[in-house]
Amino acid sequence: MATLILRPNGDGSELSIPWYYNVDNYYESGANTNWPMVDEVTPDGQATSVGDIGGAPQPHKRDLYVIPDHTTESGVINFVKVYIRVLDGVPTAKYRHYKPCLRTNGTTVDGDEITGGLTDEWITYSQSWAVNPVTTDPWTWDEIDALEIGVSVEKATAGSPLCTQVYVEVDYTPPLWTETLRPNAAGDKTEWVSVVNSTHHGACGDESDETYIQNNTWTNEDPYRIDLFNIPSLEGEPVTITKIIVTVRCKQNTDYPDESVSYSQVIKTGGEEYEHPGTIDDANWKDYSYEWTLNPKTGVAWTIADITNLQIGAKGQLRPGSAWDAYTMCSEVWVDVYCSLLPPPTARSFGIIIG
Ligand SMILES: [Ca+2]
Ligand SMILES: [Ca+2]
Repeated sequence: MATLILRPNGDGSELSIPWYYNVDNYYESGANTNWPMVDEVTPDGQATSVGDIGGAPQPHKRDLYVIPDHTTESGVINFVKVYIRVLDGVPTAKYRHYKPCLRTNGTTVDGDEITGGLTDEWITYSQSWAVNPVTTDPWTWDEIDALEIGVSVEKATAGSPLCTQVYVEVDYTPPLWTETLRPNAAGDKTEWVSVVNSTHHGACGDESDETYIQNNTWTNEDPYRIDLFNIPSLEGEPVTITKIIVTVRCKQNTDYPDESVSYSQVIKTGGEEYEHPGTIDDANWKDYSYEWTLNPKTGVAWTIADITNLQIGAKGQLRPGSAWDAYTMCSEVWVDVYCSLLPPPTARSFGIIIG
């Protein structure tokens, strides 16, 4: 859903990788020497990197780095994925071995060892943890803030393992919120026959059953009438919109035993009207809702502009016949817009991604 990328900004609990390469030469590692080699957004290969150039074979040696705290992000964390961009081995020797690493809740965790390799080339590997591997519970944001990430390198034979980039991706689902928008002006149609105690859009936007529109025509005119209303713009931004639900609060004028009347939730978007019909057979105010997950005009998810230009409304009926004076009344119309945060731009690396 949404992605947060965090990169090293300091030394962590362990600094065992013995060498770093900075522009033109290898140097022995020390405080604050290694993390600046692996924190860049655009990978720079050997130019800034950490590695092992000692005699072979050497055991795995690990660096851990701290990362910045998250800021405004919230919601459910789906997984934590550690990326390392490393100089891979050659098929015959496979002398460079790596593990993505992390440290959480006081425990260092190594990912799977990477021993593959096609040629001498820089490749980005990754491993994800859907839950915190130490607690085995879902990740928390406090754990993200305290998280250390790193890499372990092993010089198995002659070639020197090098790592130029370490970063972590936090994949999360932001909390949903809902904005309720009520009529604030007349729209393209004002057809209902009469209104009580207000204007048409005022009656349907005031959260009161004392004001309503009704389709109490006594003629043989078209028994179906539509009111459409304009609504305010969304306040939250930027957003993605997962669905809208339009509700009309309606009743029948009198509870005729054998008669029902129809209503529809009506929307107008992209110049076209869409409606969802239903029937009412009692004289108590009730809320009738209909969900449009996608914009029916475009066939894709609703956009902010769609909502800005949306009209909502209600359709009512006069039902002629034996009980010819059964008709629809409507006291409220509103739309609930379900929103979520827009995922921020991500700066994913390139290369072969596994894990
Ligand atoms: Ca680098
Ligand atoms: Ca009302």
